[in-house]
Amino acid sequence: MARYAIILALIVSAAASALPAAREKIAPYCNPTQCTLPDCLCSSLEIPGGLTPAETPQTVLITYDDAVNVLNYVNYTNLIFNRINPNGCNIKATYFLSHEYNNYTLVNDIYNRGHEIASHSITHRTNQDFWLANNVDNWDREMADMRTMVEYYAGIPQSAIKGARAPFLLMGGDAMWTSLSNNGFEWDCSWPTRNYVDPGMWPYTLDFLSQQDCQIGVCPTESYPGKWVVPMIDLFDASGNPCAMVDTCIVGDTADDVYNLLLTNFMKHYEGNRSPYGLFLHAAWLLDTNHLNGYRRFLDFLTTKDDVYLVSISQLLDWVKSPTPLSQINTLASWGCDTPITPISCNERRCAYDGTKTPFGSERIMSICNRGCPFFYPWYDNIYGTNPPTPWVP
Ligand SMILES: *[C@@H]1O[C@H](CO)[C@@H](O)[C@H](O)[C@H]1NC(C)=O
Ligand SMILES: CC(=O)N[C@H]1CO[C@H](CO)[C@@H](O)[C@@H]1O
Ligand SMILES: [Zn+2]
Repeated sequence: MARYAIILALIVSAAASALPAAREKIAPYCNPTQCTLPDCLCSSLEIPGGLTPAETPQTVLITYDDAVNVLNYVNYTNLIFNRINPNGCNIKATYFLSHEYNNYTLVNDIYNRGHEIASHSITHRTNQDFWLANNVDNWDREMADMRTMVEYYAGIPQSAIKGARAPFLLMGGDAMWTSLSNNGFEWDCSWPTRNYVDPGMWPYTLDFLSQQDCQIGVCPTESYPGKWVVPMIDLFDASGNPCAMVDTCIVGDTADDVYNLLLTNFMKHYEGNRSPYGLFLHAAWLLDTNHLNGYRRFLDFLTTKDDVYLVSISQLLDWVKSPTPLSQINTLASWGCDTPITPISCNERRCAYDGTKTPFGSERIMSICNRGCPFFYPWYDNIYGTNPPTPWVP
């Protein structure tokens, strides 16, 4: 009888923890005296560490979303692989990867060059309900499993994959943050702000309730100690419309228009509170020659400034945790030239799948490192490609 009661209690508690209703703890408001660096920071418009703008390096975050493949890789190569920051070290970008058409051999190379790799889901499915479903397991299967795939197929250690971005910026509220937190992710960059642009909102942790405006998806209300939000500070296009990603801004027809859009928005940060400036886009946007030329000119402009640093998101957070004035920037180890990345060798293998071996009914080719080809095309809930595909409904 006693044994039965214990088993029953276990079943009841397991069921309770799976129910959304069991998670209704609203985090308290943030009190800066209880929330101190390096592990805690309230959402705020103040420069961390109380630095003045003149002492603060202006960081620029270059990020690229979705698959890396031979089509967009050449553009990355030309645009960012040979640029340096004012301290003489290579600039770094952050790549948010999804699986379909992703070339893991190229991802391996990008990692070896010191850029940051982050998770952007396996399927990038268009069904919004899936992302907003308040289901932790959905996020485990998409975000954490994508990280597992990058380790398995590109050789990149999971410990180096620290961040995430939700597809379509459809943040999944507490379900998403619970999943990211349970799986040891350290930060997310999916949360746009329109209200805290000038001055911009700095990155902060979710120990306490966020003051950030909630524009897309569902925003978290529970506490996730030590987990960082990197706000996506909206840009505004020439007609005053906000855009969280550069490629959703409406720009004119010329490279000048693109350059001016990027410059005007940058100046709000640079001449304001020096909050990080995000150049968030999909590489496909650069297939347009005017976009590419305007963007390149803007990068050229940035690299003439001795107080502007193009850093990966984890490098930015290293600075925020330990706010270092420009005059001492050489003491910030992770911004230095010899950040210890151990290159991972890649013995390329090309894996070809006809339509019967993919969930799409059409062919896919996948390049991977250092192992044999999975029998079926790897996909959601089948990341090692061991099971025959079931038809995919996006
Ligand atoms: C992936 O990239 C490698 C390295 O550039 C290239 O050799 C290979 O053909 C690419 N694979 C696919 C499927 O495009
Ligand atoms: C592979 C490659 O170079 N991709 C594109 C880079 O951007 C230019 C625009 O000038 C395109 O023409 C390329 O197709
Ligand atoms: Zn995407």
